[in-house]
Amino acid sequence: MQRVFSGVKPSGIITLGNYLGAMRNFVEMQADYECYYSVVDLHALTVPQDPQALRQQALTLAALYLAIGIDPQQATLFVQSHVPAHAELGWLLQCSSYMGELSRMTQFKDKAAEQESVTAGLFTYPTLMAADILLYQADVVPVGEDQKQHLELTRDIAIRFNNRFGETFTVPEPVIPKVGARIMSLTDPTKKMSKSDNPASYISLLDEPNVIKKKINRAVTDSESVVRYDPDNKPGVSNLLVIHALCAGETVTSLEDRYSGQGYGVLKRDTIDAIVAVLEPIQARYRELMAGDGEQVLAILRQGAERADAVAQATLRRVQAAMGLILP
Ligand code: ATP
Ligand code: LTN
Repeated sequence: MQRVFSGVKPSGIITLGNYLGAMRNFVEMQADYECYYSVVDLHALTVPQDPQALRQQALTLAALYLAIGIDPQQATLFVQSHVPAHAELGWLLQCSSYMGELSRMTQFKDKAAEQESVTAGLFTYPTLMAADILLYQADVVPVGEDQKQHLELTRDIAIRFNNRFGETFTVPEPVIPKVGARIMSLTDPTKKMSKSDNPASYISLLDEPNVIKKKINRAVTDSESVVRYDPDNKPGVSNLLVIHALCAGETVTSLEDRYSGQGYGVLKRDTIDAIVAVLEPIQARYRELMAGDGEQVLAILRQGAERADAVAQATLRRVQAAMGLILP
């Protein structure tokens, strides 16, 4: 069976962008692939986090993975920091990648521009992401469009390593959805929706129906009042059409037909209903899972870490030997 790896940062509560762009695919792939899904907490540390909030967000993220339908019998769900091989291979790959290639990463440039001071971890972050993927010899990696460049770097690192030290890593392929790979911010539809942005800019998976209603009603559109999919000239309306289509299981074209000649009010009303219909059952499962301090979630994570550790250790040993380290 081919292997899948993907990760989500516990840097806030996951958004509709994370779900529609990546995590829905995680659920779909679990029956056909051997899947490893991670709460990548070490990645969240690249920008300042409040320790108490980070702990809570990591547990919430794990519960949401389960609430959207990740089945721990089928997929391995774990916390990145519970498997030490991630940090270890991350170091080894830092020593196999170059300042030049890391300097070209657009996510680094964007995030660095937002920070007062930039950590070394934010800069070397893509090597840790490469370690995440390569440890499991993943064939495919489901991600949103913003991670394409990091996946290309991961492939370059793997190919270079294999050429220099002998066949060690599987070279992974990204899986990026045709529609929904870049859900945009509700307050600035030229930027991607992001969980570490201002709450008005995103729908969180735990937003209550009245909050969803408020946020969508305030979502930035344009003054034309024509419902048409045109991401360059009408990014706000196009974003609502994509969100609505994905939540309702319809195509953007069929929605364009239905809403042509109607104002944005009707489109927004129905978009709200479509989002609420998707999120309500997820939220109900989330509440069940978190009853009793989330002990059942922690038990699943402990089991997941054990399974992940065995696979990760085997790869790490091969890498250490290939690079000339004496094995203990
Ligand atoms: P942060 O705001 O802290 O940078 P994020 O939500 O942008 O977080 P992750 O949690 O690391 O980023 O993303 C998890 C997955 O969700 C990745 O595969 C990423 O490509 C995808 N993703 C993130 N934002 C969007 C979006 N707006 N549209 C589609 N996919 C997205
Ligand atoms: N870099 C990603 C999160 C991430 C990831 C991974 C995604 C860390 N490790 C491994 C896929 C595979 C992000 O910022 N969205």
